[in-house]
Amino acid sequence: MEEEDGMKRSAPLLIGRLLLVLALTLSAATWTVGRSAAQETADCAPADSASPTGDAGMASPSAGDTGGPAPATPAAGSDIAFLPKDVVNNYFANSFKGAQEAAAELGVNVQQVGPDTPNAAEQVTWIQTLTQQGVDAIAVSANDPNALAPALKEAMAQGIKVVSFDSDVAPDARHLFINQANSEEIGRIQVRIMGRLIGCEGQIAILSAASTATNQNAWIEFMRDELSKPGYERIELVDVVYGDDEPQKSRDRTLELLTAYPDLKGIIAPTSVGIAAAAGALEEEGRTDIALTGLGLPNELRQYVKNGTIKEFALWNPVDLYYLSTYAAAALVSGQITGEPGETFTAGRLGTYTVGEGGEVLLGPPFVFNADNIDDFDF
Ligand code: RAM
Repeated sequence: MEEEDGMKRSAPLLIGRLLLVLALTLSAATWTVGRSAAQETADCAPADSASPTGDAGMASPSAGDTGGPAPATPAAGSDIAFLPKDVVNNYFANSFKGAQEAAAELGVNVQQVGPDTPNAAEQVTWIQTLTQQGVDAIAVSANDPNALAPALKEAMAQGIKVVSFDSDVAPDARHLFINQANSEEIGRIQVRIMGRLIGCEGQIAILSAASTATNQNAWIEFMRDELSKPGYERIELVDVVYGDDEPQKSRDRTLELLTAYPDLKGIIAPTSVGIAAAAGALEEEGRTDIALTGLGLPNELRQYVKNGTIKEFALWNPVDLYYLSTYAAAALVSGQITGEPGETFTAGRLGTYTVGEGGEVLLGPPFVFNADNIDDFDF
């Protein structure tokens, strides 16, 4: 039964969307959705001082505009290449299916290529290769905003449309940036969770990915700003270390933090690779006294949430990020949009999006995962 199959297939997506719509509607309560009673402690800073303010003019999915399959577009038959930070990281490898889903609806071709470890120089080589191949669009998550810029500008000069997603490049080296969520919200939410977990007191450290990664650095900046607000006076950020989105390095950095800071109370890892590696290290060391949060994949962190190593963490839907990026790239290729603020395009089941300031398109708000809801998600 075609309809029944369709229903089954889309059920998890529908649940995810419903939760996201709920989070959008109850913006003040966004960070508390699904928090269990055991973790119910107050936020360190008053809600309004911690609320994101920077999303005016940003796009959000418009409810009720998610009709059936998209009609054939002028972009049909075109080639869109995804170039993530690396192709091994599950955040990218497993989420590419969102691009394939959109490609099937649009009649375009998608491929995903890239380095095995996050490496800006190798990304430059890939950009040059894709430019030579004459693809119609490149969607890139940057290991470094500036190192990639000359090669991307050359691609643009050859008529290739460039979309950054997940981790931006220099703004003049792309047409659009598909941001998973407002960078400010992503940064602040992690500090707010950590504050709750450690009772607004104690030493914390950040375990990041590459020191040059645009997204990591933007989030860390907002984390520092959040920590400077009244309410966080007794939390001390003692270190920021870099595991380069490599499991072993991230594990090593975690163990080093434990040695260097005997009084450490918490670690924020805004990287799916880092938080999983840190969780493994804390579990093995039996360090139940250290609170761990950050950004991670429900499928990679489920075991740690179930055994209490992680109480709460945040993310968005990375499959949807690929889906939206594919629609955005196709809209650029067909000439429907050029990347100017105010332009709109439709992204299949996600609805209509508007290009915001700086050519930024926003997928939606981040979401908080915990023991109560983690089984509702499969990415
Ligand atoms: C890692 C990467 C990616 C980031 C996620 C949260 O997979 O650093 O860029 O968005 O974590």
